[in-house]
Amino acid sequence: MAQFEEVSVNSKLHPKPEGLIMQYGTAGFRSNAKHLDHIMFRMGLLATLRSKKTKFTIGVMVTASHNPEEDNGVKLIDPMGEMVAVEWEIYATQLANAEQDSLLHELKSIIEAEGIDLTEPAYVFVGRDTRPSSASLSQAVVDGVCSLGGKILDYGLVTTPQLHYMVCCCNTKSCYGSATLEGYYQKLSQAFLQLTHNVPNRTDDQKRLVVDGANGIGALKMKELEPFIRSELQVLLSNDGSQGKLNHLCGADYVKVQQKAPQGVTLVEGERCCSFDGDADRIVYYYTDSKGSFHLLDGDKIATLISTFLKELLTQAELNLQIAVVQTAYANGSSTRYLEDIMKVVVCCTKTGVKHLHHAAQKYDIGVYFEANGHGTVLFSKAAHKQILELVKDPNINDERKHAAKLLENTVNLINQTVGDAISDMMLIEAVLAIRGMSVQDWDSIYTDLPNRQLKVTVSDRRVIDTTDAERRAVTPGGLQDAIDALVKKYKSARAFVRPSGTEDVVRVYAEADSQESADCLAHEVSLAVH
Ligand code: 16G
Ligand code: ZN
Repeated sequence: MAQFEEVSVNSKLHPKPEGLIMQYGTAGFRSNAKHLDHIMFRMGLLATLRSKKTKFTIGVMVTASHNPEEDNGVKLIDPMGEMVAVEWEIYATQLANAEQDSLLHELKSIIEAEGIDLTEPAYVFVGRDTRPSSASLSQAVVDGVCSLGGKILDYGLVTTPQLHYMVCCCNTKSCYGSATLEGYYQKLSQAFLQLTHNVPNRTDDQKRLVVDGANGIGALKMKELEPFIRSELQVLLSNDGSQGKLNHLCGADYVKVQQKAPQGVTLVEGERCCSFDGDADRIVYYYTDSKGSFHLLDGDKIATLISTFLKELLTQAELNLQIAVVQTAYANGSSTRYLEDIMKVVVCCTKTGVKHLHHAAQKYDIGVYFEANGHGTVLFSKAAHKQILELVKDPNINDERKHAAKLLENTVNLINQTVGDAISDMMLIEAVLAIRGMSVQDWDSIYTDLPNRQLKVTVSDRRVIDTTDAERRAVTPGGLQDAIDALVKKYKSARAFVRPSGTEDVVRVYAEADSQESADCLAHEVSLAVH
């Protein structure tokens, strides 16, 4: 077939280095950018097949998120804006690792296994972050799509969540919004302004927020959003990409791991600051107190703030909808305890990785999910959304219920439900703080984090560690969990677990306890037990 000839000819322009093996992991493919040209071409091919199979538009995002600037990566986006189905992750790995002369064979075997009709049309959206390598790598994706006769819409520079949003808008025939950047800014900013503009007595201080753009795409997009929300939020943008290097000494990952302010941000007592990561799908907040101590408000604090706000609105609106918070093993024990015991919301724990949290959150009327690292969003079921919209229109309800219903409606519109979105999460957090009249310190004092420590351990083969119970218990090697249990017993309010990383060749160790010294000791002892 002519199509295969084109694939064959064009694939030689994107040759695979012999013997190079890569895996589509929790964050797609990720490595030094110089190893990725053939991967991008092949992901263009795979996205085209996925589009023919699903009869929907598929997204391909070129980014390596918080990795250093010289790295890059690629992720596929499924029709409703979610991560690509797990079975197709396996195809992605197979296709990526086929040597040059067996590429066609591998491609045909996927077509056969999935019963794909090659005469179906295919549509692929492509987006990229600001890395120097991203433009040529996204061109390789385009070449792959065109080789199989697919149609491309190249969005150029967008954040990861913006591309997820575009894919969802397109496939829901604009029910979710219009698939343009203008449409994205309009929808989110209108909801934000509706939520905030009637809030009384907001001072200029409360309307001001320092944003660390990680010298990446998030900074660029904040500049585009800023005119839309200027009347209600004054954004002081630092690490805007004009001088510093992407993710270098800045960004959400740096702040979370180092527990300190990024370069370029001078903390003023009590002033709210937030950091995005390199593709703007993660956000953390922080501030410094009167003693100069640094306080981090991570994904757990964000989930607590948002779920508390939603629960209050549901009560005021007299809507009987179940709200749940989805966390991972990394969630601070204090946050889980607060949510379960004080807030009385359902808390569910899943394996690390956005797709697991997203999937679990879909089971509830309202599913709030956040990883401690700042990636998360809120999902509203179709039925929940419908009930909220009906209540807004109901002429027979009192003003309090109507007000709460209206706030809920705008909250739904402000949230990017396809995936965690730093820009959308930021506006939601700002709106919640404004509506509830809370300072960043008030928010921080909802509960106090248990001191914790994370360590990495290098072992000869991390796959010997197998876990269960959402990665909180080790099944193999034999004896490891017993050893961890015995160590944990020595400390107060303690908890520890180990899990093989999905993105690095290391085993991760997490420990928390009633004091920093205890958490440090426990983490150290557990890491020795891993060896
Ligand atoms: C990936 C995941 C992130 C997770 C991290 C864990 C997505 C989009 N990203 O970056 O959610 O926290 O992996 O990494 O799912 P680890 O397995 O190395 O600890
Ligand atoms: Zn990211």
